[in-house]
Amino acid sequence: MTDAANASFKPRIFSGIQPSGGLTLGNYLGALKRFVEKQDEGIETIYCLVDLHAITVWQDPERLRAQTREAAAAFIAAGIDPTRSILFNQSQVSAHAELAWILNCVARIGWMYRMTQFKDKTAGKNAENSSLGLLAYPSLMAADILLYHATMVPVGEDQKQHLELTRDIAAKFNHDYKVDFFPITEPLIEGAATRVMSLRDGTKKMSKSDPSDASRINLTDDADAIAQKIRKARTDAEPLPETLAELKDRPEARNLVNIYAALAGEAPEAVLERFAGHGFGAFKPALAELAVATLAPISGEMKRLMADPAEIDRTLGEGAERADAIAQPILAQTLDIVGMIRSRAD
Ligand code: AQP
Repeated sequence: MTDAANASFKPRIFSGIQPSGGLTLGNYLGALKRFVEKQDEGIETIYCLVDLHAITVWQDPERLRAQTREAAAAFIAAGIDPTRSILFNQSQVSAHAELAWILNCVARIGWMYRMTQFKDKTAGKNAENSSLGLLAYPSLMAADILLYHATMVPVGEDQKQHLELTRDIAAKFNHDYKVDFFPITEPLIEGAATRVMSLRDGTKKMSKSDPSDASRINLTDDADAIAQKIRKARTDAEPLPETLAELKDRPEARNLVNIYAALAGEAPEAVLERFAGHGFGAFKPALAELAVATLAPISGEMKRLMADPAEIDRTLGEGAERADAIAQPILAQTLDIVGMIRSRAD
């Protein structure tokens, strides 16, 4: 099926975040902020806390529950309105796991071994000893998206390869069963902060599971912690240049400029126009002030929401029911296409 054939699918956005730790500025700028923009554009939006993905590496059960509630609070505090978007945690809609199994039988093992995230997460370790779930992660991700016939998926740059695989899986399913059933989903990778880098190493992605807390800004960090992390962020001794091209070999400096641009809603070029010739002694306090002004209201609201975990659980439950209502007919049609008998009376 060509992309043009996607015109027969209603525009629908799906995306998710793993509650595998506290959310970071990278998750916010690369994903969450854009999830809110898409919701506010009036497109149908479905957002999922992908707890089944989180357990592909070990998670302490009580921490996972707490992190899932914290992530839900972050979504709402950042501007996701659970009455306009569907917000839920993946494990409450069993169709994700069921469709994933069907797609496991469509996808090829070799496709999984080629995924750079699998290679990164097993680097320096015995890959044979990682969970089977970690290898099959992209197939579950394809199921998350295709279960809703989602046409667009806003993600950070690191998820590009998984999105390409989702397209390959959808195309193979359509081809193998001679149907035009699954859309060929478009990745939406946009803005100045599609890949926010670690504050300690400009060549590494900022990540919630990085052992160094100084490498990232957490959405729960207070103003002092944010300012201190930015002050201590690794940089070089040169002043900021006039053009982006001159930042090519200065990953740490480029990262801070991109973060500033994304927080301010400006192009990185505009940031350089203002700060060219200034050193980090002037740039870092300005960045810290902007980061605190953006994140402090979010962390304040998260704190308020997290004080009522029952209300968060209620919101996720309602979201799961609405998600399930879309997912079940699509799963049922998939099972029918594949040749499963569906004869139970209930
Ligand atoms: N550093 C980042 N810059 C821009 N976008 C990012 N995203 C993650 N890190 C950055 C985007 O956030 C969304 C959710 O990602 P995820 O939590 O499902 O998994 P991840 O990409 O593996 O993120 P982490 O923080 O690195 O998690 P861990 O450490 O648990 O593996 C995605 O859209 C992602 O692109």
